[in-house]
Amino acid sequence: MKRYEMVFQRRVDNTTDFFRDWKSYKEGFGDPIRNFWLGNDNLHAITSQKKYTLRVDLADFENQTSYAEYADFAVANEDNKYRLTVGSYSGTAGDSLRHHDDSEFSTRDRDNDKTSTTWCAQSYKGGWWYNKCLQANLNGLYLGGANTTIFEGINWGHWHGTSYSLKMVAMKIRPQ
Ligand SMILES: [Ca+2]
Repeated sequence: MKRYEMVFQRRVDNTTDFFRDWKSYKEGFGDPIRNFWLGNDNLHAITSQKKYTLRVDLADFENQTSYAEYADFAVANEDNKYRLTVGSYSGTAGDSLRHHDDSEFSTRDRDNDKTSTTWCAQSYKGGWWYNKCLQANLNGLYLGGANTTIFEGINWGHWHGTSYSLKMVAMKIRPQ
């Protein structure tokens, strides 16, 4: 039986700006069949109903693919700054989201990360669960492959490192 799966984030090209403010990430933005973020209020509403597994699908410009799955994915409410929870990892991409577990969401206009010396969202050009600061940046800039930045692109540190912006990524959930 095919199990229900819902995509809540996708990046396929550079036509949608992801370097947005708190309100945009709260409400969601983009085009549901191309590049979009479903919205943090929606993510909280869904993941507070039952247990979900997160699946992250990644592709590079040589058309290689990899994935990461996390049990017990949840996003807290706005009062708790949409704090991320991820449980046990499996997959082929490496465990780059572990660093972000228990971190709050930050944007270009809200600094909720865990370092007082850096505004991670401004430095790394996205809205994300920055810690001090990151090993993954799936809402970063669409820089189209190898680039000269450190983690400003769509990066997954354990797969292609800090200076390679991935071709396609998608974040999905399914009930456990
Ligand atoms: Ca900070």
